[in-house]
Amino acid sequence: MGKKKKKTSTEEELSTDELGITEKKKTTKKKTIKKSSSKKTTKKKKTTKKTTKKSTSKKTKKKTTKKKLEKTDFIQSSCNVGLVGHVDHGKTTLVKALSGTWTEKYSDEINRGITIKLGYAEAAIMQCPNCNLVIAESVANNLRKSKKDQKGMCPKCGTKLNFKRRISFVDAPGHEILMATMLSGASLMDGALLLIAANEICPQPQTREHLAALGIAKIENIIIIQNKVDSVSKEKAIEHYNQIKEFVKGTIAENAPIIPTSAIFNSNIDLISQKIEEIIISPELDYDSEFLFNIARSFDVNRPGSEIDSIHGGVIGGSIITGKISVGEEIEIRPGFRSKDGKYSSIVTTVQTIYEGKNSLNSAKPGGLIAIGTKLDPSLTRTDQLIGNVAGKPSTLPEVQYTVEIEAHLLKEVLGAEEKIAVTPIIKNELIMIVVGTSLSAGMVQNIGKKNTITLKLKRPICALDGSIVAISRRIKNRFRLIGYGYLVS
Ligand SMILES: Nc1nc2c(ncn2[C@@H]2O[C@H](COP(=O)(O)OP(=O)(O)O)[C@@H](O)[C@H]2O)c(=O)[nH]1
Ligand SMILES: [Mg+2]
Repeated sequence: MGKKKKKTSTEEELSTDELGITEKKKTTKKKTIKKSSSKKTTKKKKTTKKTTKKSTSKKTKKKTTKKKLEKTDFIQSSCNVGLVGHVDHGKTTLVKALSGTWTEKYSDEINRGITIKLGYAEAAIMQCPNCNLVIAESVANNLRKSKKDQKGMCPKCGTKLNFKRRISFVDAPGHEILMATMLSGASLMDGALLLIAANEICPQPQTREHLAALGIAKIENIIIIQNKVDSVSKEKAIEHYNQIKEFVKGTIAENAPIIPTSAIFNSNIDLISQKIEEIIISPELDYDSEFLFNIARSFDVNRPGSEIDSIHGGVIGGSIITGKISVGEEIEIRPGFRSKDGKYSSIVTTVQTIYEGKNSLNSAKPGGLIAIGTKLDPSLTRTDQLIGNVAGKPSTLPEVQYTVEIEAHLLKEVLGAEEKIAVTPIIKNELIMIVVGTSLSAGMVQNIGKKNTITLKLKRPICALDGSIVAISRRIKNRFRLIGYGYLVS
């Protein structure tokens, strides 16, 4: 048991590193070390002390200016680009090639070599003022001829690149048992890269299922990445390209560009960043509606044995759907916590910090994934306990629903399984799993009404706006498989 607990806290640390929360603590730690080492040296080297002090203070000054600049100049990501597709087709490797970040950080993920949680990374998209080349910053830096060459330069003409926009990547798990996580990730995406590995026949089951999920979430800005072309002959790559063309015919991705790539050898990554800029346009942001935040992750960012004074409150991670939020404002989280009688009660707390990656913000708007530090007891946010909740300004959120009505539309066949299985109509007393936003729940069908409207009594209530898109899955041979979608009706 003890061992297990320890593992959890390491995982928590890792995940918060990913969102940049531990950054502050690390600096504090460094400072303390510095302090004590300087104390030690005072007595011994009095003469050299002055010069050392001077240079250190200069260094610190430089660092502070840089930090300040980062804080005020930082521009939040304006959209979330999803990476979807069958397991092992190279999604996580491609995120690394595009952003420089390896999103798998949990010990379970590292040991098993698969993505389990939604991964997160961000990239600055740059443009050359001379030749107009558009490229992700880390891709441009990777294309330098020598590591000694200056960073931030155009790989084509050598001119200093200008900042264009920042984008976030949402790395979805491709394993069939993690479909619910993929679906909640899809609710945050503004566009997607669909990865299809050239060394396997197209389509694989989750290639089909993930493309259907994009269709359900109405994500139309899609780029198809034909990955691992390094591992097949030219003839095989052309044959595979034709399989892709055939597979996407009549789907939402019919006209999506197909880019042959080798994520592992960094080939054509520059072309992908250009296509992202062309096709995955940042959506128009809705600042005027009430603040609404979908919680996709939640953390306890404290290391074991932290001093009481240095304990940080619970952190929630996710995307702002509408409106704005600033440090110091109150928020309400719904459905909140389950009490003994089975009812849920919402939680009200105050925003203490806002981070995007390692950058601290005073306020945030819709766009990429952010982390909100609150005054909550961190044990309440530990190990993703608040996934699927929503946050808003107090008393502005929709009512919590224990029973929902869904206008359901079923697919013709189950897409996520190897074999072909027809989707039969939903029946009374059937167990159905739903994903609404980042929220996952299941319930028994109580009634089937007109227009295929099903009434579900949920095991865990949800808080969502009327008309929200619902992904519907049913258990088929011990796995929940996507069978359709619908809309919440009141
Ligand atoms: N040959 C080759 N292998 C790749 C390429 N991209 C990824 N891989 C390998 O494929 C495996 C799965 O990659 P990963 O990014 O974890 O796939 P994911 O499950 O889709 O996230 C890893 O061993 C990668 O090193 C590629 O372009 N070419
Ligand atoms: Mg992965």
